[in-house]
Amino acid sequence: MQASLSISKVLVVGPKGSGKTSLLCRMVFDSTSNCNSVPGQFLKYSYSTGNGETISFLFKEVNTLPTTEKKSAYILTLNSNNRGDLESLPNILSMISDKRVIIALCMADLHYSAAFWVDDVKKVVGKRDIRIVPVSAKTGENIKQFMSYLSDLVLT
Ligand SMILES: Nc1nc2c(ncn2[C@@H]2O[C@H](COP(=O)(O)OP(=O)(O)OP(=O)(O)O)[C@@H](O)[C@H]2O)c(=O)[nH]1
Ligand SMILES: [Mg+2]
Repeated sequence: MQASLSISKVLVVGPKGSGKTSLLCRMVFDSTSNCNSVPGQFLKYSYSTGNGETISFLFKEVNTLPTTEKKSAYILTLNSNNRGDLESLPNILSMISDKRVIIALCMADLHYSAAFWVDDVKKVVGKRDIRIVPVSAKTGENIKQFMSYLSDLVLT
């Protein structure tokens, strides 16, 4: 069997406190326990897709937009418990103007107190083809699914 290797740099963007570092920790270390000491600036992670491919992700948290940095895709995090994050979405989308974006709807473990949910994000996203995935960095909920969607995104 032939193995293929690809390296994808993925920028993690989103409002302050929306869960960028925590999501990175969960994806890379499957834990958030030492998250405070992780700057989220450059994390390498190899992910095996179901069909024999390995993707090496270089994740970088970016706190100022727009950015001219090279990237394969963006992860955009939104804190589902903060209404302001939904309000800032149009502005963020205009600053990233990139087709390869996946939205992580963070703090899914706090769904019961959410200020907005997937359908509200869909309304703002409109016709753009952007996947919206509820995730919890705290419990790990939906993280595997999220990684799978992310690999689809960078491989297409
Ligand atoms: N309950 C819960 N809390 C979370 C989750 N993810 C992050 N948090 C908390 O939300 C706060 C912000 O998370 P960070 O990961 O630091 O967010 P950030 O986007 O990196 O923040 P900045 O770098 O300051 O912009 C922290 O107190 C986290 O512990 C989650 O899935 N569930
Ligand atoms: Mg951070």
